[in-house]
Amino acid sequence: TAPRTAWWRQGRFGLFLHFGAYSNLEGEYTRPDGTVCRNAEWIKRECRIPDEAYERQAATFDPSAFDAEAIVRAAKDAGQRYIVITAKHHDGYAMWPTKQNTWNLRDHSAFDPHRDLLAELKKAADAAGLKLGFYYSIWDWHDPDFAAPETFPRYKKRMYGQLKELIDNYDPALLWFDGEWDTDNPANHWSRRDGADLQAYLHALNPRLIVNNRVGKRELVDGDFGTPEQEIPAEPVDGQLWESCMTLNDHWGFARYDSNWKSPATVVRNLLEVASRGGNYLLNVGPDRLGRLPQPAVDRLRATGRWLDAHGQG
Ligand code: FUL
Repeated sequence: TAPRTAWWRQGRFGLFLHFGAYSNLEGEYTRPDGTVCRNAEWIKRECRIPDEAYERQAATFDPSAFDAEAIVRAAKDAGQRYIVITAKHHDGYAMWPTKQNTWNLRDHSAFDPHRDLLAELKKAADAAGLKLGFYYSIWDWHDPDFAAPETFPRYKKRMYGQLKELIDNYDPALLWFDGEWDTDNPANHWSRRDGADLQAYLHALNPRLIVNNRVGKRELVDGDFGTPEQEIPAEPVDGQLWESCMTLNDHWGFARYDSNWKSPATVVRNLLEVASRGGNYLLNVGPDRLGRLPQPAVDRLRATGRWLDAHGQG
């Protein structure tokens, strides 16, 4: 059989989607005093939004215009062969109906309770022959058990439960961890051992799963591939597989004030540079609060695909 990572290596070019409860704010939080604070997926923390206010806004989140087929088409048009979507970012909000808590799109939103975005995306990706992966943040700003060392094991148990749900219900080809680093929060004591245990657990559930290096401490032995962010490494990294993730504008999550889109020429140049050094290119777009890909992003993905087709790289 082909090596586990074969499809991924051949994939080269993927679509990253940052989509969560933060998307509902579209990058702007108006404080009670009327001043506006801007950020994207980090808005809860960077703008110091009180838990209650953040939960209140999340309750109005209604991504009714999320169109999995349109997203898959946009990725295909661009020449991308896989999609990675945030199942849970640092704010802890789950984009699927998890049974581990109610802080999720089914139980805490204004979204149609009969819809399941991850299931829709999985179905559309399968139909188009694209692979689907999930981003999952180990760091969690919402779960009360995350912060204290005594309660961390309880958090970990729920996290394992969520990951099992994702694997059992959506059969992802890849898991993209994040938030394993040492933060200013001393309770984020995710250890190498935790990383190794988690990886073993995941591979017991699905031996073919591809996992990025942020499952552990970003050492060469961690995961299957390195994850340089917003940069293209000058040298191939010691024989380890790698993937450059990059924003198409200046933010991962949707920010209504950000129109600093990379040109199609820049995207193509980055892709070729990454590919020439043996890496993958994971290009990010943040859907808006209704779940739509911004039109400037769709236009750029299409132009990138046209260039690749014209040059026989599609
Ligand atoms: C970072 C995160 O903190 C960002 O929000 C984003 O998800 C990026 C891909 O990884 O570490």
